[in-house]
Amino acid sequence: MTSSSRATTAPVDDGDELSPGHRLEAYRWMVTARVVDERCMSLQRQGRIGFYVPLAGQEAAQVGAAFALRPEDWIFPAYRELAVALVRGVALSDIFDQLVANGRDPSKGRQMPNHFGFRAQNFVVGSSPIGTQITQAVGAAMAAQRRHDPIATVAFFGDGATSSNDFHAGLNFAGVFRTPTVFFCQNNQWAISLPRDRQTRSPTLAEKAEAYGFPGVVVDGNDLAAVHRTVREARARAVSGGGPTLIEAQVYRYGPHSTSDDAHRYRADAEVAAARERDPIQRLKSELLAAGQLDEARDAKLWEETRAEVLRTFDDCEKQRPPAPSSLFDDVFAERTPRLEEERAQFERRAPGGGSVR
Ligand SMILES: Cc1ncc(C[n+]2csc(CCOP(=O)(O)OP(=O)(O)O)c2C)c(N)n1
Repeated sequence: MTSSSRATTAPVDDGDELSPGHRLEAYRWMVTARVVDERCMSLQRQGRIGFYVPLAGQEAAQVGAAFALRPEDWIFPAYRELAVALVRGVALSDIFDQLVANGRDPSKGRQMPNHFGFRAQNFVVGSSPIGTQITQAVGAAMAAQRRHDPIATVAFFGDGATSSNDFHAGLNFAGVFRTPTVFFCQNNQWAISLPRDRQTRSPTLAEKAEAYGFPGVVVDGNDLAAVHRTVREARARAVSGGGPTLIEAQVYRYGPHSTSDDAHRYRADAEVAAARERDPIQRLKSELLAAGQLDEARDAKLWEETRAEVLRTFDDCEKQRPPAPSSLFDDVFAERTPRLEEERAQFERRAPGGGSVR
């Protein structure tokens, strides 16, 4: 299976539960995300990409949530939501083009690696300033309300973001105006080096919703079906005028915060090993094996084919030329102003062909 042969919009499951076919499809996406993750960590160590934010351990939370949404919904991610993007129909090559900032990168090399956005999939560019996407998701939901547009906006964020001003401002507005927003907190237990128990005295993060007058739900983020059901219900409430929901999906981040972090400096290997015992991919695999939907041979083949596809796709993206330096005059405004045209012409005279960085 190649990335281009996959659905280009999020799969929509119209039943109450994930169908067996969708469960298997979800498993494929989770495997793909894990393989991309392993590969990108290694590529960064080899100096072939500059920066990466791993998501291993959070695959069921992301894939389960994405399967519960519709293509017309809007995603406001933090920076760890690669699996959500894949399920929405973003091709692997689109992700890698951005990571290497080649000429096909829609952000033309102007964004930090791993900060991608995809217009066709209603996937807004990732937000590194913690929590800012939360108020944006609420604002977009208010716009949808005014237009009578039956969509939900979904803000993805971590446990650390619940301490940000934007979290509280966003949830308050959402509560007052009953916006069609799903707040999806992936509590991965760490905000870089700050553990969950230093973040808040509240027993759960979900209960913070109560102060803003709407429901907060805790869900096991390693349980694909439970996440899917919870997000599905929250989305249904949102689009039917019932207002927002805060979901706390409890997961664990296996890797470092990012490739710039060394998690060994602040947490014990034993803690990570214990979390890996609850691995969401292994859990779903066991369920699929028990249901006769998968066997060990097919599973081994899936991993092998996925690794080959990821390698092949990255190698192709890496070979592409970088964006033309003269492209920096594009997108300043919708159209180039006379002044920009003049500057571009000057640049062309000095560096014919738009300059070459190779
Ligand atoms: C406003 C702001 N403050 C601090 C930072 C530095 N920072 C980057 S990521 C991060 C931790 C965020 O943790 P969490 O919200 O739990 O998400 P996770 O990275 O665990 O997915 C911090 C403090 C930032 N990017 N923005």
